[in-house]
This record gives sequence, structure tokens and C-alpha cells, in this order.
Amino acid sequence: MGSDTIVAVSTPRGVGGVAVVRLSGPQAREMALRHLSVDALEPRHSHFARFSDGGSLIDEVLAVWFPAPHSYTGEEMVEISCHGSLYVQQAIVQALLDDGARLAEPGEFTMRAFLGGKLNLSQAEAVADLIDAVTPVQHRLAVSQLRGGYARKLNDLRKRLLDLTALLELELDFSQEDVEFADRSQLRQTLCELAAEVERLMASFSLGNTLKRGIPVAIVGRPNAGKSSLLNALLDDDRALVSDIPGTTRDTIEETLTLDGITFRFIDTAGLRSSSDAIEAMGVERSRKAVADAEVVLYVHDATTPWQAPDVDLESKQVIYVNNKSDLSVAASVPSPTVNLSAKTKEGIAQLEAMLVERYQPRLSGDAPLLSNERHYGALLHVAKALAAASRALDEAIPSDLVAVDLRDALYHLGTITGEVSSDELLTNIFSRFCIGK
Ligand SMILES: Nc1nc2c(ncn2[C@@H]2O[C@H](COP(=O)(O)OP(=O)(O)OP(=O)(O)O)[C@@H](O)[C@H]2O)c(=O)[nH]1
Ligand SMILES: [Mg+2]
Repeated sequence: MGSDTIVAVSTPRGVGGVAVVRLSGPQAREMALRHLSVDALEPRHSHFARFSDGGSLIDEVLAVWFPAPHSYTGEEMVEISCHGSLYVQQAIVQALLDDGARLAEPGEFTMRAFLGGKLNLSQAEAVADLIDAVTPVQHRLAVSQLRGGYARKLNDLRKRLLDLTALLELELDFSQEDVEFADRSQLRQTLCELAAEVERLMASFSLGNTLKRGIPVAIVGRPNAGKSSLLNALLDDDRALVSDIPGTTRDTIEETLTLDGITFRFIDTAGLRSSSDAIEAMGVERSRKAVADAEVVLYVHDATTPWQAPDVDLESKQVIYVNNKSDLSVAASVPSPTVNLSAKTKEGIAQLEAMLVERYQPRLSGDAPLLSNERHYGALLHVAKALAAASRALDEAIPSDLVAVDLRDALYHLGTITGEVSSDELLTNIFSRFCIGK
């Protein structure tokens, strides 16, 4: 818990109808009362009052006192809603700084909430994700993590493992007597459950992470197939240059689009052909890389020309074959799944969008929490390794002190997810992602 009292404007920088100044720490109430035209503050009541400094009125405000521990940070807190003028916001903050408050660091309110036991680390990170969320899917991932999500389950399993490890370590003190305090079958059972949960979460990461950042969809094909026209049609915007000269697009162009709440990142690429032009050849290299990095590939074919096998490795990719220029002709024998469309008239675009959404919608509707946090994924990799080593050691009847080392390793990395184990460096890293005032 902070020993000093911190202050910051929690609403975005700029002019708004209303701005909120937050004050947290032992002196919060006294400092606020010094400036407010009320004698006392009732807990969690909104008080209409004048805020003045050195006798001069700054603004009429609404002030709410949250006594510790019933506040966001768990500390004494006061929230002052003032008019959104930059001058007023500044003057209120300055008055409180003059009283001895300190300007809050980025994320410091949330960090105090974590240190005060109001949130675990995974929930604090979810607050940052929630603030950043702009699509329904990002919002859902953040809310599920904020409500506890997988952290709660991992924590329960961690506690069980912790007890068993402690018993195992106790045996070491009685090593002459050959006793077994830790029930081996129970230990195996816990390891098994934990390993299964860790594996499930790790498997969900790729989906969780792509959903959070947007699903990469590469638009590739031969020159002049209509790739840039397709990007423009999807975006409903003249984003990319289009011309009848093959080789128009050289660099990749990326734009995001949210369809039915799911964010896709469409990447228009240079047409695939071997070229003596050095710049175009570099562009084609980028096209191949875009395919390699993509989740979904839209392979665009010009329907007025005969089908030719793609000159790029599409194996292990989800491909949708787009038979473009359907306003001119519809060629046969394009591999499926196919969608016939015209980037020019936009006929068939809706069908393509529906095909994309259908691929992800069902996987989203499940209740199982998805892992979308890279830091957690990194920690789980360590946990999985340590659990595997511990199981092996148990099977091979390796001395319990060595098993205990692996278990401690797993416990440590599990603890970093929810914050039972944390370092200053880790906390600084996480909370510096926040803005000031959060
Ligand atoms: N009639 C018709 N013409 C189209 C359609 N889509 C694209 N075109 C035309 O085909 C030509 C090539 O279109 P682009 O979108 O530049 O093709 P691209 O695949 O991006 O080409 P590169 O960037 O050179 O690889 C342009 O003249 C477009 O107007 C379509 O659906 N119907
Ligand atoms: Mg192009």
C-alpha cells in the first residue's frame, strides 16, 4: 500500500463535458475536504460542492469519498467530477499537489489495487485490455479475464500442488525414517489435472491471441487478378491503387475490418510472378511471407483466364479461392471452397464475408476461457515443462528432493500469472502499459 497520496486526472486528456480527478492514499479525504465547501463527506455519497483554492473558487464539483478498503485501490479514495475545462482540471490537480499529493504514475491506481489485494495480476492486466478493447471480441476476452477466468482455476490447482509439495518436502526432514507424507496417487492426480488445464489453455492461445489482435488474412494471387480491387471492395474504400498494368501493387498493404464483432486484418500483396524488376521481386518475397504469417488466405483468381496452380505454398493454410471478375465470366474448375464474386460490382462480397465470419463465430461461442495474454503463455510454457519433468521423476522413482525442485519451478511460474510471485521489474513492465489516471 502506498504511504503517500497520489492524484491524477482519470478522464482522457482534452476538453470534455466532465472530467474526473482521482485521489488515493491515506490523506485523500483530508486533502479534498480542505478545498470543498462541505464540512464532512459521507461514505460513497455524491456531494455537490464548491472546490476552491486559497479562497478563490475554481469550480462547482461532485465529490465522492470511498473509505478504505471499499475503493478501487483499497485505500482512502476521493473522486472529484469537475467541468471538463483543461484549466479547471489542472487547477484542481495543482491545488492537491500543493497540499502534498504526488502525481500518479501510469497504472499506479491499478498497481495499488493489486498490491492491496483488490485484484490479482491477471485481473489487473485485464483492466488494461478492457480499456484498450474496441471490438466486442476484445471486450469479451478482457471481461472474462477480469472476472477471474482461468486464473481462478489455475490458482486452485496451484494451492493443491503447493500443499502436496510442502508435504513432499517435509519427508526430506525425515529421510532416515522412510515415511511418505505426500500421497503419491493424489500428487499424480493433481499433476495430471494441472497439466491438462495448462495444455488446454496453451492450445487456446493461438485463437485468443489472433482474436485479440485481428485475424491475419492474406490476399494473394497472380498479377491483375484483382487483389487490390478486392481489398477496396471489402473496405468499401479506395485504399489501394488499382490498374490494368500487372505488377501495380509492390509493397503489402494492411487494413483492419471488423465483421460481426470479429476483427480481420486484410493484407493486400504484390501479384505472384517471377520478375526481373528488383523492387517487384522484393514485393513478391513479402507476399510469400504474408502467406506464411496468415491464418486465412484469400487466393484470388481472374475468372476470365484459365485456372493455374498457385505459385505459393498454401499447405496447412485455410484457403478460400476467390473467383474474381464474375461480372465478365465464370470459369470452371477452381478448387473449393470457392466464392464467385466481382470486386467491381461487389456481387458476392457479402458471401465471402459470411464465409470468413462462419469460420470463427462457432469457436467464440464456447464458454471455456481463451488465453490471449502473451506473458501468461510464456509462463505456461515453463509450467508445462516443469510438470512434465516432475511426472517423469515420479515415474522413475527419482528421490523426492529432485521431484520437489520441479514442483517448485512449476509453482513459481504459475504464481507469476496471478501475481503470488512478482518482482518490481515485472510490475513496472505491466503497469507502465497503462495510462496515467488508471
Ligand atoms: N470487370 C472487372 N474488372 C476487375 C474486377 N476486379 C478487378 N478488375 C480490374 O482488373 C485490373 C487489375 O485489378 P487490381 O485490383 O489492380 O489487380 P491486382 O491483383 O491487385 O494486381 P497487381 O497489384 O498488379 O498484382 C484493374 O483494371 C481492375 O479494374 C472485377 O471484379 N471485374
Ligand atoms: Mg494490386
